Amino acid sequence: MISKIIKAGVIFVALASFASGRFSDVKVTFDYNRGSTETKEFKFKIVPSPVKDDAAAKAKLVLVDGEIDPNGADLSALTDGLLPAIDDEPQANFFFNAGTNGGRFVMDLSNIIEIAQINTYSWHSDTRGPQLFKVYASDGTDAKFNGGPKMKIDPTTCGWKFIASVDTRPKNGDGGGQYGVSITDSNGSLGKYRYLLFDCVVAETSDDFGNTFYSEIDVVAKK
Ligand SMILES: [Ca+2]
Repeated sequence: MISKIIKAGVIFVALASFASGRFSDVKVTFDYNRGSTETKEFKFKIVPSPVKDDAAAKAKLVLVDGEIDPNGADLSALTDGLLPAIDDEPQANFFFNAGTNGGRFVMDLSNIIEIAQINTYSWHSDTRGPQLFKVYASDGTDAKFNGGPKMKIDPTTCGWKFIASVDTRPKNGDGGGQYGVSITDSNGSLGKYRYLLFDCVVAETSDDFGNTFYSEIDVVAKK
């Protein structure tokens, strides 16, 4: 059973940095539901459940690279506050096209805000459950800022800061289940940003259907 192998994990991903003179450590926490805990409420042991009125609720989402799967929802599914009711509901999830390696999209929060958490949620009955992506952030003020860097461009060369790398793939099994990921920082703030860039990679390539079913992304502003 996969549920015996991974229940929750904390992965320290970023090198220590000294943002504003304070020790800072980005932390990726993930939770996993399988079986009776896989419900439309997305309740997890550690990771908060999705909320409707987060800072991403009115964000503008733009596809930067890759193809959207026409069998699924468009990018707006990521911030509509709605969740799939079952473990295979294409219309309630965003996913990159079958047979492709993933892609990139940008979330524009409209203003620079101080971000406390970036939370991502996915759900699928088998290999499209696990999440595999990197997230970058920018305030958009760098003279070299490129608001839509294609996959061949390293975002850190054009005004983006690397925030975290997320990989919830299990060592064994097909990975089916419900995933909640929370990206936070030990000092309570990931930084002040307007734009988030999600660089999503196909999580499995043994067939054409390995792009993650992303159900929702929440951005929680620091209070
Ligand atoms: Ca949604």
